[in-house]
Amino acid sequence: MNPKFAVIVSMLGQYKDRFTVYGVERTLAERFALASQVKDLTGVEMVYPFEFENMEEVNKLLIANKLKCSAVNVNLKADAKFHRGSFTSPYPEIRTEAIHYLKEAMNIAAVLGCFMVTVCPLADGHDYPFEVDYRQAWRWLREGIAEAGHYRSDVKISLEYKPSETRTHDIMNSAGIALHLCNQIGLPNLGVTLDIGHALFNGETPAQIVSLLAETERLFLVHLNDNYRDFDSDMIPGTVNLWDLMETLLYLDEVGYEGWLVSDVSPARLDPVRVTNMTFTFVQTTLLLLEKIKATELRRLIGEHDVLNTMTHILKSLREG
Ligand SMILES: [Mn+2]
Repeated sequence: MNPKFAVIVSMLGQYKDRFTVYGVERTLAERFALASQVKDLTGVEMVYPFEFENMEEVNKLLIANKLKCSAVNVNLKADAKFHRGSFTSPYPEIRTEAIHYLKEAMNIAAVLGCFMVTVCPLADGHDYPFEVDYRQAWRWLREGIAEAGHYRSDVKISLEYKPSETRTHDIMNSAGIALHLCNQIGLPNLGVTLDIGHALFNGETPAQIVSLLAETERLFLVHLNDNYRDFDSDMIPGTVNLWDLMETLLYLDEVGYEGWLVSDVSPARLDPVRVTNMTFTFVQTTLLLLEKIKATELRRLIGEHDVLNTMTHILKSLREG
């Protein structure tokens, strides 16, 4: 596997949680300057609308830093108008605006040549029982995504699911539901962003999700991060769940994934460049470990259905090389 690495460039700026603000505010140019210091980085995922206010500057920064835009990440949660939902807002004008955001982001993705948008509709869902008409909300979500999908077939829309946040329950809360949405609409330019941390936090096995999505050609994008399966902590991948990362990379290779591996890691208290370097070092080292384990032999053993033999092979290979 020859990984293509990108970073969500907003992660190189300031970060706020419920308690404090980490890091300093940085202009887009300053965030690009940090990105250019990351080893093996060739792409940046950029957030619409905030990072596209000046397209001329965006183009200049991409060229000057020899970076490609890997995908346009549509933000439908930060602006106060989306607090009660974007595609599923009770207000028709807000639903229209959410679809408009998605279409505009698709146009930008085409201009920049990545032909991919990723969208995580985190304001869509519910907090309380009896708050939302779930049937209506699902129809609105489906209609909104379908309208954008039909708008231009040359741009892929990758749907990023997440179990919760900003809502206590997000509407697109699992790989299965995201895939169901793609299949219900039935357009080939609809797919799914596997955020490994969201999958772990949701009790899923990321390698299984890779297989499931790839089987129907819906695996469009992968976000790298890690957590303790209890919160979306956006930690360096492999630091907590190294075996999951290893199995995920094995299956990404197996299905022939050629898309971006995107650092969606929050540096929080740590240095953003060092954290992003460590993110890719973890992936590269895990790929080397897989080589040590001899992936072909590992796959053969998986096919033999004796997990104790498989474990023996893995441990022996790691001990002896
Ligand atoms: Mn993500």
